[in-house]
Amino acid sequence: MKANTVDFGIKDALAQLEIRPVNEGSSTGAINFSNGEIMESYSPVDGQIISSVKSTSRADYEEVITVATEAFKSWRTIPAPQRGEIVRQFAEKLREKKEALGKLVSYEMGKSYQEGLGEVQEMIDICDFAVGLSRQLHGLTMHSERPGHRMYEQYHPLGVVGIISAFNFPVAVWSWNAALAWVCGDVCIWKPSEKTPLCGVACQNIAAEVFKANNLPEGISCLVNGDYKVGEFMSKDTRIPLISATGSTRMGKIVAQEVAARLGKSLLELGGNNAIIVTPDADIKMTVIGAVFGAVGTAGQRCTSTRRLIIHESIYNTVKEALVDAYKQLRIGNPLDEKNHVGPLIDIDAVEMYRKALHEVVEEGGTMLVEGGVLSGEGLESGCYVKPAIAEAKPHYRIVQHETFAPILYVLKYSGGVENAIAIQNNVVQGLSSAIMTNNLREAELFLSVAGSDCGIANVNIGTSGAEIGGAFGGEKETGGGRESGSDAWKIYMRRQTNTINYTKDLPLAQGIKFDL
Ligand code: UN1
Repeated sequence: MKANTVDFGIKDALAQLEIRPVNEGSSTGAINFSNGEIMESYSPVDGQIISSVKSTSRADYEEVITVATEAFKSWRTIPAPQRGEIVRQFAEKLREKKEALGKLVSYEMGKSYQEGLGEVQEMIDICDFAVGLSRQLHGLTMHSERPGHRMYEQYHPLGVVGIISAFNFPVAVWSWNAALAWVCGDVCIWKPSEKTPLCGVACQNIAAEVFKANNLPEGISCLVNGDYKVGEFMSKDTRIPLISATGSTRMGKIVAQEVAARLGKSLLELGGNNAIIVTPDADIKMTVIGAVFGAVGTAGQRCTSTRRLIIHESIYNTVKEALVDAYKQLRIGNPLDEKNHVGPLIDIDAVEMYRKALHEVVEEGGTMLVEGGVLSGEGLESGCYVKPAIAEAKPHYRIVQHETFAPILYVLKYSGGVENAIAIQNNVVQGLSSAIMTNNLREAELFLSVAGSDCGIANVNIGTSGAEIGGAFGGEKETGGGRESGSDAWKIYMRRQTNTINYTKDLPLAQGIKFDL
């Protein structure tokens, strides 16, 4: 490891998180039985190998599922508020290790240290939410049509929940699922992205410590590692009633079909193509801050990243100039160095996709407003650092319709009323996040109305990214339809049971049917 990264405290962080030279890839904490191939984790920050993990073989996987299934039998009988207490302790550990974990997220994934800390904060927030929820897994009571009968519904845990997560939020997305699933009484098997396996190991170590301290089976939280093949073990496995998968639409379509083929449940959080509409009544200063953070935050690798800016022609030039000016202030470099705003892309393949997209937008007739390019030089040797770019484009361009996980912002012009901008915003296959910048109540309300945005998230006067955990998170159309995190997203982790109890000596049938013997 290079001196400059050690200086940012990486070595200490790895030690605190118990990241060893080779980490067991399939593990339920104390139980290590991985025999699979070694997978190395490279940092996009400096191109160095951080450490390695063993991938999960089919035989390992069978052991993991057995341990998880066994753990479920006891975990489900623990009262939900007591399960909440375990999640509370997990959140306490996260608070203790926030800096170390935030640093590992930044170093292994490449997002800024501030965003790494934000991601761990998001984990803490969902745990706090889950603790409260553990006393609120409410069902309804209904009035029976029959005398002396009582009806109600209750929620029971599902069993083993499979979590497949992406590299861009290598720890938070797991926790959105795991914290809720745990209070619901489920156990989890997590396959983190093969690009960020050490974040998985670090979280697993923290969770295992909590379960162990409470004499609970460590199979409540299981980790498996590997590529799509391990994901396939999970999505085809009838012993896993729910698969929660975050990633590309391509991956989601495969997972959805495999899970549906066995009539399992899936929760999908897939691609976005998020737009901000900027109307003549927008506050330009706020618009620029929102758009720039949305487009370049996490180097444009959030599923909520702002990819399209739909600007009214009357303010088009003003917004354009303000944006170009703001981009001049951006500092790109080592994300652990807090003076930088933008870190590297995840790997060289991502850089290639960025390059192709820039080429394609120009080919299709677009004009570069802020030129892109791959950076080189001291501290940039990984080859993953790219310049955030802005292109003037048209809504129908193929590349504008497509989600490229990179800091490329397409600016699009609209004329006439806000309904024209809404039509452009909705005219893509994805439906995750959307926003409008306006101080005009009519425009804002129309955007939020049934004739407005068709996305799972629709914001007024804030950007498309940075959702809080309290709301349900997810989107429509090719985003997959799933909802994670807050509100009543917990219900997908449970099975609903309707109960009818007769406390009379008669047996009347519903719908007044007579059946006398
Ligand atoms: C993702 O990119 O998969 O709303 C999740 C946000 C974050 C989560 C993004 N809270 O930008």
